[in-house]
Amino acid sequence: MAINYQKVAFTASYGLPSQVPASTLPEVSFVGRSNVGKSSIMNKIFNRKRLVKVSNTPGRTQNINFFNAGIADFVDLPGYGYAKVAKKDKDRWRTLIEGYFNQDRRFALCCVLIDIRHDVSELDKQMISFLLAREIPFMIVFTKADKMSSKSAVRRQMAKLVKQLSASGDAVVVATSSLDGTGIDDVRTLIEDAIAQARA
Ligand SMILES: Nc1nc2c(ncn2[C@@H]2O[C@H](COP(=O)(O)OP(=O)(O)O)[C@@H](O)[C@H]2O)c(=O)[nH]1
Ligand SMILES: [Mg+2]
Repeated sequence: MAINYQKVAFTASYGLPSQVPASTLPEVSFVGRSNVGKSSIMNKIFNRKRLVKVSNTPGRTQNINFFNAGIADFVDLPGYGYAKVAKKDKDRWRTLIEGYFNQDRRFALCCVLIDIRHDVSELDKQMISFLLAREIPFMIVFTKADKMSSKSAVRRQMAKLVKQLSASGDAVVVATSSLDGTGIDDVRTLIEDAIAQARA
């Protein structure tokens, strides 16, 4: 069964992991540094302009936001790694992310977003190690490919970042742009495959 992206709707926002109800459907989640393009790619996948709020102020305190797509839920998780946030906000981020992933939930796929222009950060590596340790299926989504000068530059940069990600083993990687749509169909296909597997 395909996802009806046109019918995706916001369901709820949670400020504490304990508020998140038990999962009933397979969940597709999005993590990455704040400003990496999580909200933008979710809107692009859903083919909606402003369902998920896009922010120009990185590091803003965030919640766990749920969107229902009929056969699956999409989960926008708080962004990490913004240098200017206070320690209590970083602690809050950790509590939310770890609280969510430590629950007994139907994790279909976690999309780990990394800006293709930047080196892989220590926090990206920690996030991936955490997902590996918890055995949560994930893929690497490089964002903002439109900012690269050419397709060959995208390929070269991807190869470099994949090397930096050596610890993540054989994870699937995709280069995307929420501006021009590069890679979005591939991401949709991978998400749909993961949901189908979680339902099997
Ligand atoms: N050029 C370009 N800009 C993007 C892309 N994705 C997001 N942005 C911009 O990056 C900023 C942060 O995006 P947002 O989706 O709010 O990131 P989030 O904090 O991870 O949810 C916004 O100014 C977006 O317009 C992309 O694929 N290409
Ligand atoms: Mg966002």
